[in-house]
Amino acid sequence: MHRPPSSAPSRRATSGRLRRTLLTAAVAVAAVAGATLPAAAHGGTAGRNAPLRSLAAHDGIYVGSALAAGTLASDSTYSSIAATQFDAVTPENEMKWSSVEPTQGAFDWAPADQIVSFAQDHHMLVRGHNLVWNSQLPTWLTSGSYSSAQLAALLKKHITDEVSHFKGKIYAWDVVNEPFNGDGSYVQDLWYNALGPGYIADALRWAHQADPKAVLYLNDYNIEGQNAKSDAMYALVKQLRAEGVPIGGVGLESHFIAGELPTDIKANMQRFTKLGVNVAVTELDDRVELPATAAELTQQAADYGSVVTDCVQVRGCVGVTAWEFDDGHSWVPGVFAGQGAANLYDASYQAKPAYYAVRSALAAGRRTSSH
Ligand code: 9MR
Repeated sequence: MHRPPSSAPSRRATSGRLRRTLLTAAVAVAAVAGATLPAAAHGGTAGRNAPLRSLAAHDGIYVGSALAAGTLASDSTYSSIAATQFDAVTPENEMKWSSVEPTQGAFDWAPADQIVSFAQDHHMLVRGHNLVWNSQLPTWLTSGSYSSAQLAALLKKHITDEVSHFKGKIYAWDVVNEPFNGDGSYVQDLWYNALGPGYIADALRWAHQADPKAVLYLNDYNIEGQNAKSDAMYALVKQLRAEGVPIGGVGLESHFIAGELPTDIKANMQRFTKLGVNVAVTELDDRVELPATAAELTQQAADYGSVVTDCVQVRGCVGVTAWEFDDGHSWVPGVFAGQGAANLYDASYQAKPAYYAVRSALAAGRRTSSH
């Protein structure tokens, strides 16, 4: 199995290191709760009802969820499931530029800080999301008229401000989000149009300067299987690695439609890890037509299970993050009319077949044969 070369920044996220981190966290959680140490932390067989995070730690990966600060504060069932089941968190919106700097020079870190402190309290990793994107930018930025040099300076300042604010608290950053179109060309956004494709390497270097220990990702959707878009990401990562740019991982968002997963996710993960970077499933959900039928939920369970199995079986796939864990807090119904029910729990916080499929896939670890 390939491991990143020791000179790569991604070595900080090798599965051995991650496994040690997570086992330490599992021990700490058990100690705080006064509970029996989960069997997984001993390296033994985890119980059938073990939470996802214990099973994932046993496999040397994390299992995370996107979470929202407001819901964490207002809904104790939500926060309790989040803390019990998951050992990683991605702030769903709270670290985006429009959230942290709604007015130029006036920062609002409070919601993001709240999620980070929730993560620390519950021994969870934090994936920072995101530093450079073409969406959820503050109006002062999008409505201003800036020269290319000014935009470069603003971007450098934003990355430096944000990464420095959270320095030492973020396991991995989605540094650049969704840079590619489906045909593999670059999205012609504010950044690309002003700065050219070099903005990606610059952003990674600036983030690395501000927090050398954070693992730095490029994150995109529809790059889970091999296609024109993932080929473009692959070529970019290869080039960045050759140039010594501090790229540590590739995020496969994984916003799926039930029954329509690419069949070559594992092979695609492996070609990226062979470049010396980690991969992670960063935004997993799997939508169905509403109202969801039993057959759809069974298909969805199979999909979730197979993605988790792929990650468990690929050394260098460091973890799987669900994009919110329950149907009541998913972005899907608001964007895809008539679709939803894409998550592990229903809107009443009842675990769905997908939850049990993820649990089984984690419990099986590498034993499950590949599809
Ligand atoms: O889930 C997020 C939703 O609450 C926001 O309104 C939306 C704004 O674009 O962003 C959603 O999260 C996106 C993530 O940041 C990047 N990948 C796609 C996600 C779903 O749109």
